[in-house]
Amino acid sequence: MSRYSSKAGRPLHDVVAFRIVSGGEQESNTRNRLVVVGVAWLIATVLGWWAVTAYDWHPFGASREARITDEAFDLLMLMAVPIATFVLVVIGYSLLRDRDRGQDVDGPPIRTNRTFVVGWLAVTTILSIVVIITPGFSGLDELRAYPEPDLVIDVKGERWSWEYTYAESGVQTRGTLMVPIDTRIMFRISSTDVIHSFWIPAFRIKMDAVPGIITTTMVTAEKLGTFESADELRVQCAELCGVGHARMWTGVSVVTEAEFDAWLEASAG
Ligand SMILES: [Cu+2]
Repeated sequence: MSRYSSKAGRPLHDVVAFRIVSGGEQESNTRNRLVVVGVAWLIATVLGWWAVTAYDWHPFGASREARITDEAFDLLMLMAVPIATFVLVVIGYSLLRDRDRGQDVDGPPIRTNRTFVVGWLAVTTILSIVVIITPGFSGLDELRAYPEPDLVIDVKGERWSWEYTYAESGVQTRGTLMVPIDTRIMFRISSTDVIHSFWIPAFRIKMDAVPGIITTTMVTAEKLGTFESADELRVQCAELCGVGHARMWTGVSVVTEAEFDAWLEASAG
């Protein structure tokens, strides 16, 4: 006889359940609970959607890639809200409704609810597949849509600075990264010592800089600006690479094509 059984040998929960209810009462009780949870879920979801759409959560974005990435983020947030509110409402409701009211016994055991398990598996599987397709594959496709660069910049990371070489002109700088607006730019990234990561928050691009190999990433800047106007406009190492890691950054300036050409000419001089 287990310690969960009463003296008569019947399972304890049969004898002292929280409430002894008839089948019909049990059913309407369950229905009421589902209605309460359903309504609370709906309200929480609408409030959640309002919260994620009413406010612009994104840091400053200045590129085509930032737009695509932020749109994907927004879509995922909208999809995540009903799931988060469902979990929170069920937990909250259970905590309030079924809290310990001083009974010194366990409640009735929870048995597998086949409908719920099958439904949960089906819904989460479908949601996962949808997310893999969009924004997953479709977003990556969009990011890779224009593979032909107008401008190539070689980026070299080393402890603890960045060096930029404009491939065509040979102009080199360890200062601000100058890029022209509305130009397809390819960065060819490498490192001389350890693994670094080339990250421009305003462009939403980040790529490892690995010694011995060249990695690439592409971007089209869509907004003019400098580090002084928005501190997301900077190159920041995003891979812990030693004591100087946090100082391994430079500003980024997005300028007009004319300004860029003038700068390039002056620097080549
Ligand atoms: Cu680094």
